[in-house]
Amino acid sequence: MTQKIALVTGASSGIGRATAISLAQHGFKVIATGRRTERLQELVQQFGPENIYPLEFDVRDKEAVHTAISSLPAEWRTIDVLINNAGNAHGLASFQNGDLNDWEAMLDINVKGLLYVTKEVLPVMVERKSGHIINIGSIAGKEVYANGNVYCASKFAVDALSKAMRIDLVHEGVKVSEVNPGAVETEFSEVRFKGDVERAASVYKGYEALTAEDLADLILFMVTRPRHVNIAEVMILPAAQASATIINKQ
Ligand code: NDP
Ligand code: 8X3
Repeated sequence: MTQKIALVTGASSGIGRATAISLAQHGFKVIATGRRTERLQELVQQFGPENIYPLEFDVRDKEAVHTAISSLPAEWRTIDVLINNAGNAHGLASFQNGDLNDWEAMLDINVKGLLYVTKEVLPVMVERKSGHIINIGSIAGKEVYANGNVYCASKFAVDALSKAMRIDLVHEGVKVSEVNPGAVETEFSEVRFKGDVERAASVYKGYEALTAEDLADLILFMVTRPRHVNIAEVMILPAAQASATIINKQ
């Protein structure tokens, strides 16, 4: 059987990295993307160049996205699965104290980046009347919390786009799903708090947060369902979490 090809954005860290690993372990060929090439190269070393194709680009740069995806060799072009995962929060500040650069980064990466990558990958799916796109949203795309403002808005946009893509692409044989995680212990909070490792660690203290591998398990399950099944939307939370801000910390 021909191996399926998956493109995972943000495969250099956290959920994207764990997903790329899990897919490679389960027989997918994986195009692993991100800005930190040395981390993508580690995946190549682990699984071999026949199973991992590293592709470096910044999702904010639409020309770079276009050039990178157009550069794929013929044997890597027929992408079956796209995991739109690259994204982050920048800062956690009230609206009145928010930083415009942070706001722009979140909208450019989490929303526009997802659009740029999808636009490049989609033609081959539409042409083949087959494909599966999974967008990584967030519980923050379902409820707004204090100081979450623009990050929440970016994830509400991912929620709306996932629904919109599903409606339009149902006529093209392309499945669209959305995964909305609660707290997952990754580099997410280190980025949000601009390298303040202690503050980042405190987000996950006093309860058992999800791991990136928990998300990878879910995503693997979703992409290995039969062709007629689409798990359209999933919220996945740590057992100790009930909402964006209600966490049973001991
Ligand atoms: P990490 O910080 O561990 O990983 C983020 C990934 O996104 C990295 O691989 C990074 O790669 C990539 N990325 C960030 N900016 C860019 C960019 N400009 N261009 C290309 N790639 C970029 O965080 P997570 O794994 O936790 O986050 C993954 C997704 O999950 C995000 O969309 C996040 O919003 C979402 N999420 C996370 C939750 C959590 O609690 N951790 C909860 C809910 C949703 P590189 O820096 O090498 O470019
Ligand atoms: C990441 C989870 O609650 O920090 O999307 O917004 S949260």
